[in-house]
Amino acid sequence: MQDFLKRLPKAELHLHIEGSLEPELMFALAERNGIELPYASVDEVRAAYEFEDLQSFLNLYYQGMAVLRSADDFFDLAMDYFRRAHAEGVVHVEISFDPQAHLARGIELGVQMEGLSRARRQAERELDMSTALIMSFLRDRPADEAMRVLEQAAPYWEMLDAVGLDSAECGHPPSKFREVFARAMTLGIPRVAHAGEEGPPSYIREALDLLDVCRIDHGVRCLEDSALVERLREERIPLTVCPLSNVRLKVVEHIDDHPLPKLMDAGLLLTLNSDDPAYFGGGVLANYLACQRAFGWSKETFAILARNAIEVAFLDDSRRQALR
Ligand code: ES4
Ligand code: ZN
Repeated sequence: MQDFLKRLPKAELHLHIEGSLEPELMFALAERNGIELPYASVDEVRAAYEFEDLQSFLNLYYQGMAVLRSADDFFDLAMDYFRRAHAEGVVHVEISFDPQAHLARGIELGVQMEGLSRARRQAERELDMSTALIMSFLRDRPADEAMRVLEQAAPYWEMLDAVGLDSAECGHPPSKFREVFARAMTLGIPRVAHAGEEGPPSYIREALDLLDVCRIDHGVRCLEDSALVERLREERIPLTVCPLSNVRLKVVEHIDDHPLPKLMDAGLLLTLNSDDPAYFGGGVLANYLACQRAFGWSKETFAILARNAIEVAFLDDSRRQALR
């Protein structure tokens, strides 16, 4: 089964590239850039990854990414991840990045884009992977800042497969970003949003109704609203679920209590993803394996989950056909 899950051609649709920064690379980049880390060793970094909730994780996530300064740093970050994903049988990846988190540290958008784009080209060429890029807005920062970043990204609009919405969810409803997402829609840029991870089901509704998103990231709290579940099923709205993330951020107590089986019984269109693999105990394959252990799903079930991701990915028709 392990071998089957590894060989199964998988797509990853929910991955924060800054959350793929392994402690080893964090140290290497800190050294390269003359940055002092608040840790003595790689083991000490890993030991610090005990989270109480989303915010306690985000604090370390923003701290960790401070080692990213040059285009080469962004290249190394993404290439490191692409290689690991490739080794796990991932054939298509959609990477999200948080431009505002880097702009706030004085790292220009052009630097971020150059490094990430170069890594994407290399992965496509050398690893025969396809990739997509999602520019995410930080929902705990003002909407007008997100709007400025969207306009600032004009030279790169063509390279964006979607815009997204992430960071601290509670208290920052999708409605706060309706103008930003309306502008993205005018520009012809597809939209996704985190909703229903820590936030209530009403945030999922808002993301659909006000932001016109084509996918919901996480969405696990939809189960608290049966009419919403029915709508997600009817409209075939994909959820990018991240089981290990939900355990590590205490969205659920234990993997055995994860709502995935209920979501599946409800007939929802589900995909399995890693979110922040360096922080949450593994990549896509680790998430598939954790579900296998917890729920004992069949090969057919995993094949459907993998197929779902390929069907709803930002892919051109010929590549999608090749991956089917
Ligand atoms: C995130 Cl798990 C999660 N939720 C919301 N925003 C994020 N950014 C990076 N990881
Ligand atoms: Zn996420």
